[in-house]
Amino acid sequence: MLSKFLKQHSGPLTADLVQEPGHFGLGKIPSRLKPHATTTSICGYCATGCQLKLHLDEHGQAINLSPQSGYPVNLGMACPKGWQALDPLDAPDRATTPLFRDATGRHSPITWTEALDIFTSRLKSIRAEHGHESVAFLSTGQIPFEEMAFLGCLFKFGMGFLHGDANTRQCMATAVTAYKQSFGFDAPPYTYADFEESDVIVLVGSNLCIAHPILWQRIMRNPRDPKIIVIDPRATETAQAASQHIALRPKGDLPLFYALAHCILRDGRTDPASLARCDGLDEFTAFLGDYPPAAVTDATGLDIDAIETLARTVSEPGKRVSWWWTMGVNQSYEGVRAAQAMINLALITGNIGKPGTGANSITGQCNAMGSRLFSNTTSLVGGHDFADPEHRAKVSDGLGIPLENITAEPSLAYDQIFDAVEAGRIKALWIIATNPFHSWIDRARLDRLRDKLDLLVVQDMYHNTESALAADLILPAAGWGEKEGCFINSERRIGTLKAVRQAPGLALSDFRIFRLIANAWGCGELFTQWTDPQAAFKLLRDLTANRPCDITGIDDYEMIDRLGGIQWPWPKDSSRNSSTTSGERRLFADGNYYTPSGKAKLLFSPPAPPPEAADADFPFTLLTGRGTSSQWHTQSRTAKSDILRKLSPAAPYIEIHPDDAARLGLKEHDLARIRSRRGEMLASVYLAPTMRPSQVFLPMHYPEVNRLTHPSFDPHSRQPNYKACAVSITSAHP
Ligand SMILES: Nc1nc2c(c(=O)[nH]1)N[C@H]1C(S)=C(S)[C@@H](COP(=O)(O)OP(=O)(O)OC[C@H]3O[C@@H](n4cnc5c(=O)[nH]c(N)nc54)[C@H](O)[C@@H]3O)O[C@H]1N2
Ligand SMILES: Nc1nc2c(c(=O)[nH]1)N[C@H]1C(S)=C(S)[C@@H](COP(=O)(O)OP(=O)(O)OC[C@H]3O[C@@H](n4cnc5c(=O)[nH]c(N)nc54)[C@H](O)[C@@H]3O)O[C@H]1N2
Ligand code: SF4
Ligand SMILES: [Mo]
Repeated sequence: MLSKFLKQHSGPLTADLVQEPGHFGLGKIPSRLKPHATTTSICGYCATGCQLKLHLDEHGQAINLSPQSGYPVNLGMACPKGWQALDPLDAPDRATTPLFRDATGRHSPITWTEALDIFTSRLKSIRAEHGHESVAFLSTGQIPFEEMAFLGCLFKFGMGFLHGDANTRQCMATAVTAYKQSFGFDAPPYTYADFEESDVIVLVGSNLCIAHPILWQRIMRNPRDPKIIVIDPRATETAQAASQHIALRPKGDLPLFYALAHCILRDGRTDPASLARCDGLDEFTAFLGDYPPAAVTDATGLDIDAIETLARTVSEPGKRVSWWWTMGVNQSYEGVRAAQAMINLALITGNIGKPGTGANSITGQCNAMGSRLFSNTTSLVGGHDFADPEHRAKVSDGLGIPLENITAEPSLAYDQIFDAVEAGRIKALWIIATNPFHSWIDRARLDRLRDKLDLLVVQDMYHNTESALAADLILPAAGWGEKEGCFINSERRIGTLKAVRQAPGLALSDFRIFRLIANAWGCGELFTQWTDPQAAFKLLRDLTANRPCDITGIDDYEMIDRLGGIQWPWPKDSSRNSSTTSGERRLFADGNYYTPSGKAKLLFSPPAPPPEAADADFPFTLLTGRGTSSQWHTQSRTAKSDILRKLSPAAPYIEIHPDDAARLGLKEHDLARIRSRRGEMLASVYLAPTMRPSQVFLPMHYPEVNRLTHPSFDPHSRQPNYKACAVSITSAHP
């Protein structure tokens, strides 16, 4: 069957591929794995980074899995997505051959040779006519970082284009910018053990029970009887399980944190040693003069007592306080300052660099942290800076790429790439492992922009995602389980993936696709060292020398597995390296930050009004986010599992307070029409006393939701403000 398929579809390049070492597509069985054995892999969904144990048949193919008991992250646990991680690989709608839109507008199968020819000839002619800024890539936090780095280096240093960004912009850009500005490097300081060692755990805009269930389990293991405070407009599953829910007004975070800092400084509940390691205290103290609790009651929806009490709780002398945030903070028009306001609170109270403390961003996708260091999008590969000539020279040396290929010019951010498409300056997009035709804010704009593109290439596991359906050219990709490489989880732990399944049909790992493209483009000689993921890993490892993310002490994948994953930094011959998995490490224990002065910066600016507030025409504030632990984003993977499908509603639903529903004449399961200034959708009514009146919630997993969202962005991080816009609601029944 496979050989017949190969005969029909393969060109000379395919034969060449089959002979490449380490390639597991096209009928090759992973040679390093013994039949009937087990192996391990980090889960390919969320950034918790659980390790799964894969059970193999006599051909070395995974037939089942279970969570790995000894792994220091998940300690034998997994959520439903992890347990069902093999299901999406067997789906009938896997992309199994390159597809090209023919003259009739239909996607027809073509060979890899044809696909590469179309890819290179079309993009080269666009480049010749419109220059090196006329093509951009949009990629992901969900492939191994060896692949991300290959893409970023190939596209920018080999093919000579400038603009590329990733869906991590939708997700982590705010945390990245906040950390870079405050600490001098994108360095989440914590280790998961901090969940178990904290006395006060403050979760801000973070619904762990749904989005990171295993991290919630880690909190449940805390023996110190911690106070768990959830700050979220909704009484989420996590808020209900916590000791205290603070139902603040959407986007009330920034004024609330300033009021807390005001009280703490006013009452002298600060940590002198930590304050001495901060720059900007005088300016911050003066600024906070305008933020006594009384000044923020409107913006936060909280009374003065509640704010004063919270201020005392998070500054209790001798108590270990940890701050944790996710998308309720990052996805805001002022997310960077809100994240930094939490960083400031941790700094002034001395809650950093010690067990059970920290200002801790919980990451979203399995390899968002890998993307932050290696994707060559916002930072130069290996945790470097494009603008720094020494960094460019170091990367040029390390990768054997001519210095003149490594430009200092920054890339446009995601939203700016779409602006450039609109303006006719970007003519082609290459989308890899992300589905923006569903997930991008105000996504109807993408449908309109589609016609402005001369070429849209989508590289995905499936041929029928919203983005693939819009594409001219579809490149079929192998997925998690079908390839090797590394992910980095939220606590900076590097872990490995294994190829335990044969990719279907002609699907190839992204790594192989990038190799083929490098050769077809004519820049293959720049990437001769990138023979397979482990070779790329070693190149990238060496690039990190003397950076905060230095991992030069890691020998190879085998060492990562042997040590139960390795948290960065892990420099050569360092006394901080540990040969045991219990050697959990947090950053900043010595009070030294990565800024030029060695001190952390207290950064702040006055809160701004929301870009789109509810009004008479659109009287509800729409919140969006994760719906259930069994649904992943645009559901191209999770909807393939019979079991996961049974654990979540198939059709969109809207959570609305019963009083609001009654006023609108809506009953449970009625169909409601939700309108914003951008578009409208239908959703079934779900009566939720967990919502505050005049606020509603839609899970992001349904493609219609981003027809409503408002395209506003944080000015520092350019992260979309997904979490709040104004909508109206009416009954959809005549
Ligand atoms: N099951 C599942 N798990 C996932 C994912 C998934 O798709 N499905 N995706 C992964 C990814 S990539 C990410 S980024 C994470 C996201 O993980 P989370 O950020 O925890 O999830 P969200 O539901 O997007 O948002 C969290 C909360 O922010 C609240 N919120 C909204 N506005 C505000 C506000 O102004 N202030 C505050 N304080 N809170 C607000 C929302 O009510 C929501 O409960 O989850 C990861 N895990
Ligand atoms: N309204 C609203 N919108 C949101 C959010 C929100 O809270 N509210 N959250 C935002 C956030 S935080 C995120 S992270 C984004 C996520 O948004 P997306 O990244 O668009 O969502 P996914 O469904 O994860 O898309 C990943 C795609 O990659 C494909 N894929 C998986 N593995 C591989 C692989 O190995 N190789 C290749 N080539 N393809 C692969 C999958 O089939 C899938 O189509 O959504 C954002 N959108
Ligand atoms: S919690 Fe995250 S990493 Fe762990 S099994 Fe679930 S999706 Fe996978
Ligand atoms: Mo995300």
